[in-house]
Amino acid sequence: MFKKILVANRGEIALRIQRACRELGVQAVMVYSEADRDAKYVKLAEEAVCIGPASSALSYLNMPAIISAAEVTDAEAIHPGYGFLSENADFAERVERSGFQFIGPTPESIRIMGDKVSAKQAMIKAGVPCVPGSEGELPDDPVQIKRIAKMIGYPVIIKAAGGGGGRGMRVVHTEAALINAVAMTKNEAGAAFGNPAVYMEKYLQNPRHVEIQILADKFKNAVYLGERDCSMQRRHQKVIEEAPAPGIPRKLIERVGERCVAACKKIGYRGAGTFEFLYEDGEFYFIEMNTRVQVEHPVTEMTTGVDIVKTQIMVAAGEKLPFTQRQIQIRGHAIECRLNAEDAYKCIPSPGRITMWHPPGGPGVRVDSHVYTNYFVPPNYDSMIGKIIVYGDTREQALARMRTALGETVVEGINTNIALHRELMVDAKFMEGGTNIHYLEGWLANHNR
Ligand code: MV4
Repeated sequence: MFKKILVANRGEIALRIQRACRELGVQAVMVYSEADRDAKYVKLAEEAVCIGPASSALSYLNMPAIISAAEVTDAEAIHPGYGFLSENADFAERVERSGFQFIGPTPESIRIMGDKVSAKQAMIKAGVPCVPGSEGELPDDPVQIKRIAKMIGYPVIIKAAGGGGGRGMRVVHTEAALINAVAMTKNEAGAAFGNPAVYMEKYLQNPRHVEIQILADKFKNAVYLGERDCSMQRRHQKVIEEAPAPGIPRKLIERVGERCVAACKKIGYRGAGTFEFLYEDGEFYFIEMNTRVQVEHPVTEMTTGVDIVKTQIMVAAGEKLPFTQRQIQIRGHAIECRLNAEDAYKCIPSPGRITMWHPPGGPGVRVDSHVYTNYFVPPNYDSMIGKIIVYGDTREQALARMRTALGETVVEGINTNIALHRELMVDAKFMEGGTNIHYLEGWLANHNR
């Protein structure tokens, strides 16, 4: 095991990784920007290094500053968390070339999955079900583009190879609009990602977003840890996640999970990863793979008992996965509500000082948050101030526990979305389970009308 790890992130995930290090008996070096000087995990740290000013570009995205911090503190490995440099193949490469272990997959794996065309081709080859579409990048010839769209059937969606997470896509309903839409998407993709390549898929109108968590070691052992339903989102920002996904047959999850595991073995994937699918009319369609730990990992930890962050560190250190697929059992139900410093219904960011912080507690309640009374939420980063995660034997019990937890939670001094969560936990459609990716935006539009 490593003696010392550098945590190249901020906020609740920095604290989460620090906790995993403590449990493993590994020293954690924390890095922070000038805006995060007073962060809880910095105060708790044995070692912390300031890597630059508040601006992300000059601190958490500053590769030389982070690698230098690892050098001066004698760290052996770097955990990138989520966001920032976590899915940057060049960063992973520079970390390894500087003699450190990157806690994540190889730069090659990150690169394959970062290009959505090569990711999809790898999945098709590995037998993972994908959305029907152009096999590969779209050609330039308008006649061929129209032929592909006709074969797929309208509506279609044009997506940038360099996009992902909802960036660089356009839905097309008619042949008349097709060629212009492709040109516009290519233009935007070239400017935004430095890669004008686009591909085409059948546009699924009312899917759910269901993802499968995997863990793999350096010896081609891989397991899936079940699925998460992340359909409750607004503008590609998830708001509520849960595991398991309501109403999806276990046998189907097992079939898809096994295909994901086979794909991991085939490409030599290591570390934690998530296969994102759209789920519609009883079928799974792969869209993207995330090569990092995700914000919503706790719901999987609660339903499997597996510590995902600890396991990431163990497999990066060259240890074998400490469990086989047969030892993974899904039990009960977990729900996560993301707490954001923002107006509850208009979602306008609300940074500032938290004058009172009372997190909830009790059986089956977990709070992952770096904030405290008198903490100042900086305006420079994502507005998430923490997550409330509940566990129950059934979805109904988890919902009841979440209502109680939200009822106990007090945050004063800034606006938060707690009121939104309280309403959603008693919403008839959400309580039923299985709402699609458009449900929350429709709900908010109706609320703000
Ligand atoms: C789609 C789709 C419908 N059909 N692909 C958006 C984020 C990116 N990961 C892929 N996205 C979508 N791809 C096809 N073929 C609808 C979306 C989509 C979406 C997906 C997951 C979660 C929220 C979403 C919100 C809008 C659109």
